[in-house]
Amino acid sequence: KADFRPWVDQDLQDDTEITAKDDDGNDWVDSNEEEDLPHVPYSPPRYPEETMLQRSKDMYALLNQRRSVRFISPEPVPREVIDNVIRTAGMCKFGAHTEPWTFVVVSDPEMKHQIRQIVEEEEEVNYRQRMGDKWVSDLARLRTNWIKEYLDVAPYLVLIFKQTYGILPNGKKKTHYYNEISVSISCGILLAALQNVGLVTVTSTPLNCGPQLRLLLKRPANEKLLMLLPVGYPASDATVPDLKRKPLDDIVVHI
Ligand code: IYR
Repeated sequence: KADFRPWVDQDLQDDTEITAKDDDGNDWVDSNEEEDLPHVPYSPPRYPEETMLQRSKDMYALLNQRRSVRFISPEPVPREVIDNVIRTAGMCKFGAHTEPWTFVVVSDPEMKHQIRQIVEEEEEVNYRQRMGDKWVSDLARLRTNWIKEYLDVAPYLVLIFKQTYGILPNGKKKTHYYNEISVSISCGILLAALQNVGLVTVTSTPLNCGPQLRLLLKRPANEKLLMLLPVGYPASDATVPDLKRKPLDDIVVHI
């Protein structure tokens, strides 16, 4: 059918285990149950224009090198670096400051392998059936397929879950406004933080794998998989497609 859009309709879909009982509406927290917040002065550094210009160029130079890399080295990466990168991603302030994310960092080889088995099994069906001929042919020049060696090889797999609502220590639920875009912004900052330390990843959104991966990783039903990032150094023989970026004039409109 013409409006068949598996990347929208299935990719992020995980309606498992949110039962009528979970949704009964009585156990949501009221804003007046939350403590009042003091407001404090805020004055981040202000740079001279010349410094601003230089910093804008430096950051562009750094992030302009970012590529999706599917060939990742098995070399170990210090855990503290990953922790700091995730701390940075968790700084993202959005959606009434609900911090609606869980970053699951997998380094255990057996668990990585189980993730690989789930992802490859579903991706094979995706490529052969669910994605459809047009999507598969649109991707052909990127030379991707359902074999995901990086899921075994990368020292870390970071699975980012959005919390569709929060659960407070007293068991009450808290609304997580704009949780998907909040977590997406946080993922963007995570990608920049990885680039900043010289690590690589590929932003994978394994279609139809969310529910199984959530159960494997024992995450609760309010958490839905948004993205899976294999993280490590690039393999010494890593290649990437020679893509060109749109020029500034194609992406900006000044009015
Ligand atoms: N999820 C599949 C397919 C895929 C989809 C897009 I859009 C890409 O940019 C690349 C791959 C996979 O990871 O192979």
